[in-house]
Amino acid sequence: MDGGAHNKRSDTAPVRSTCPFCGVGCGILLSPDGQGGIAVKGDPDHPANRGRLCSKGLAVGETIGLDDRLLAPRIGGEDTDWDTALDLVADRFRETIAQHGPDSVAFYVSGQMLTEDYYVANKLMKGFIGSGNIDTNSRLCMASTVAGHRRAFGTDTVPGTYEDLEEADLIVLVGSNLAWCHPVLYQRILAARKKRGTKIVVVDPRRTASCDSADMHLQLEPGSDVALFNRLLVAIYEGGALDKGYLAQVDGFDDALRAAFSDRADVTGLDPEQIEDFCRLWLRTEKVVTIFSQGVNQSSAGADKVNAILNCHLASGRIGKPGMGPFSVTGQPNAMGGREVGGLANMLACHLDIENADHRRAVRDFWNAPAMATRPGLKAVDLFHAVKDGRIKALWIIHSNPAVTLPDADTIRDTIRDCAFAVVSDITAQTDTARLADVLLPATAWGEKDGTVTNSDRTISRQRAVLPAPGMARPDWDIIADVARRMGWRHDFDYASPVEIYREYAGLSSLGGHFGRDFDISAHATIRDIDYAVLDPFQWPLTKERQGGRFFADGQFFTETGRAQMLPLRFRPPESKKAPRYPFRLNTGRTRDQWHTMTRTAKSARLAAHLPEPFCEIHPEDAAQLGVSAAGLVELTSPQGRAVLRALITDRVRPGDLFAPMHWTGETAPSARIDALVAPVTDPVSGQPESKASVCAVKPFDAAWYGFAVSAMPMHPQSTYWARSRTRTGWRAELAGLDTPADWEAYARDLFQLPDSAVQAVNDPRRGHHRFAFHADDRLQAALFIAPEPVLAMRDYLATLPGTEAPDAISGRAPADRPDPGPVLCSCFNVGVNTIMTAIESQGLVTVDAIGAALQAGTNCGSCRPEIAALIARAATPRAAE
Ligand SMILES: Nc1nc2c(c(=O)[nH]1)N[C@H]1C(S)=C(S)[C@@H](COP(=O)(O)OP(=O)(O)OC[C@H]3O[C@@H](n4cnc5c(=O)[nH]c(N)nc54)[C@H](O)[C@@H]3O)O[C@H]1N2
Ligand SMILES: Nc1nc2c(c(=O)[nH]1)N[C@H]1C(S)=C(S)[C@@H](COP(=O)(O)OP(=O)(O)OC[C@H]3O[C@@H](n4cnc5c(=O)[nH]c(N)nc54)[C@H](O)[C@@H]3O)O[C@H]1N2
Ligand code: SF4
Ligand SMILES: [Mo]
Repeated sequence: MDGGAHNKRSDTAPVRSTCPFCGVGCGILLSPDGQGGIAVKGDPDHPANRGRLCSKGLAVGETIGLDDRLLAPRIGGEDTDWDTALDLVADRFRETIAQHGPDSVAFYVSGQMLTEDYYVANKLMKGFIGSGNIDTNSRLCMASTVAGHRRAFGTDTVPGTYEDLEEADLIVLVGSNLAWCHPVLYQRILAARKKRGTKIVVVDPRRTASCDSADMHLQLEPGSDVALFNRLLVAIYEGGALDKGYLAQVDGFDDALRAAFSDRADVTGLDPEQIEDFCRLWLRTEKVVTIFSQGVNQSSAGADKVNAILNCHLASGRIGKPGMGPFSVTGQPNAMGGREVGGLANMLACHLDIENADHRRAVRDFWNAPAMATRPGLKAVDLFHAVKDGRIKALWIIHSNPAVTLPDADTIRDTIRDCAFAVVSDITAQTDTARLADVLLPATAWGEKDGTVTNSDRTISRQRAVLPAPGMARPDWDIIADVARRMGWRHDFDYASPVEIYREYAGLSSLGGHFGRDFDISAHATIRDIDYAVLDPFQWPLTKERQGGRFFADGQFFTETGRAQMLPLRFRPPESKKAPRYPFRLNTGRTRDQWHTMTRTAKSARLAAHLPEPFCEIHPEDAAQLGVSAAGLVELTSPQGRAVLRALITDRVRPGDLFAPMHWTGETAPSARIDALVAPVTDPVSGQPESKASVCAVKPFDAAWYGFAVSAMPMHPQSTYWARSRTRTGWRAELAGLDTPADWEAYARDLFQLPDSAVQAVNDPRRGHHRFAFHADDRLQAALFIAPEPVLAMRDYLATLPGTEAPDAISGRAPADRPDPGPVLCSCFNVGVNTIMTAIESQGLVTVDAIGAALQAGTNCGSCRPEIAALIARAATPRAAE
């Protein structure tokens, strides 16, 4: 047993596990301190990262605290025992199915579940309940890639390996902010570049941190990627870069080329010279890897964008060979595992097709399933639609926060609340989704559970438990299997541990091989408990004949003909059209140090320090025209909803475009739930929502007052706008309101819940300035600064004061001998922007390494190196202009 292996572990030997965040899938060494904490280090032996970790991986130990954990099942908000909760879930699902048929229930699951969790959920829904209604947040993430791969290759296969990123001479990042979202891969590319001079091209309507080290940035019109890659296909043809030999393995070339010729590159809005430069670079560089991510997938033309990229690699034969190929990087730690195990409503399991009667029969026989689903289920957006109109009456959400992350999120929130029976499995009750559940089930979190995950390059790694399950929490697979048993399938879900599930899954995967599919790990069908316990990372396929490696260097595709399929594609603009009422295009995405809805990363002060507040990037010309002032607030409205965010005036976005992060929620900044504005339009092929191209209007949000607060204890803001985040000493918050409180001191006492503490106050009612500092036992408890315009205060200095004597906190300023460090850039060593700028200016430092030598910044995980480079460039610009 795996647990046995942990018990035998000596106290000094770290446990090998996998980072819980992105799809790079870094190996991580965990040393529990025996008091609930863990020390983390990169695993030097893991093939994904060879010891590196990024800022999020390094801070994972700060995200596992138990303070807000859900520790017992709850029904209607009241704690209960497992039997009561699970009997209720099983009864309600069984009754609903009996009355309304299997399609009246649904599961909405997650690419962050372990493969073993996923396997049990999929088996229950597709084999035993007999419906296809299990879909996953991977629908919002990887669905267009899955569809594109299947159209071109016949299966959902990532052809390459991470080594290709180091062996390439040209890396094209399409709709991927790799520097922030897959930082360890980005660092691997930059390290290889030092040796071989790799060129980097970024294709993104926004100038991101990934552009800071790029040789070329194609800042194209949002949604126009198909037109760009069509132009590249024409250039490949005209420039003699076709691989005629390889094309013997490919169907559809003529039609694809004809369509490409008829497309217009000017819709990209790019300078034709720049497009030609890009094409020339591509043509003369054989070893090219095209990395793509959500700028490609999250589009109403997502699958077409994927195929437009694949067309170019197929036509030139640059695929499946060292340093060459299209490379979809996965987002979540087990996005790939979910695709393999059949987490999507339109897949079966092990890359088998739900539409194929032979595949269905084989899986049914393997599972001994009583009620195999005979057709695909509803895809995420349609699935929640069916919940809204009452076709689905019982819904189980596992490991996801759709009330925040699905498009049209306010409607989704109401839909879950109004659903006849909504079950949520989570690790905390404090999420926008968990708050709506009829039944809430406490899951064990990363660090407390065992299983496997698959990363972007098909490497399967173990996650291992190092901490005991808190309270009554149980692993997701165990909860799902228990419900299945209570629904009547006692023997089919009689698993005692993850290894039993893994063995069964590996056994099932031999069907993949049998039907000529790629996903096959059947060599593990009889893996012993002890071997699973010590399993090293390995790349699939894993059969008696073959282990890992690349696909398609010599063709051998998984289509009926064995040949790949190129597709004729034409540019289609985003589904939502700009109109006089909605003249802006809203792009959304990620920041460096937060993970999705922040339920874990917001606990780390180190991670929160990077960008502590939700923001909206807006071009200076638009800001000037609309009267948006620096550090002011803006109000965004779309046909779906409304949001208030801090304005960040920057030419990183093009005029007419806006960018806002996806991370903030009802828990952290209720007016910044950005998916409330996103239109629920999807790609017709993949069903993936267009999360990056909604339309909206923007105007200044004229608050009557603005506030900034720091506190040693949690705050309870009540105002139109607020955003709170953790600091090393407690909390900080930004506030703004439309109505001015009559009594500011009473407001402050409510905010901090300090009815009796001693207060220092400075009030200037005429100017609308108010300041309060609360002390107890000679320590600062909290301070609040109010002004009629965005508050000028040394925020990053003030955030260090709670819990210290801080007699002058009320001044809002740092003493002359303690300069304000500014917003933290290097979260490993806590180095702020001001500190780095001062070093650049006063010491004349001009390289990232020089900054590192002087301040340590950027010398550990390296995630902030692109931003340090940008600061150096910024400091150099005015001088160069002189
Ligand atoms: N720090 C951090 N890292 C993460 C995550 C996280 O939450 N935080 N989440 C993980 C997950 S699940 C995922 S899916 C990945 C996502 O990783 P990425 O896809 O790299 O991240 P995003 O910021 O969503 O979007 C990438 C870029 O797409 C661009 N884009 C928008 N529209 C278009 C377009 O029409 N064409 C092109 N070419 N580009 C466009 C955006 O401007 C943005 O810079 O990150 C993973 N890693
Ligand atoms: N506008 C916009 N929207 C987007 C995107 C975008 O770029 N723009 N990106 C989309 C993408 S790519 C993705 S992947 C999604 C992500 O969207 P979600 O999956 O909805 O976001 P998370 O915050 O990762 O939600 C995970 C939930 O699982 C809980 N959890 C953590 N560990 C466990 C566990 O072990 N067991 C259980 N049962 N629960 C656990 C967490 O507390 C949290 O509530 O967002 C999508 N939405
Ligand atoms: S790159 Fe960072 S977030 Fe992604 S797996 Fe590695 S350490 Fe974790
Ligand atoms: Mo994702």
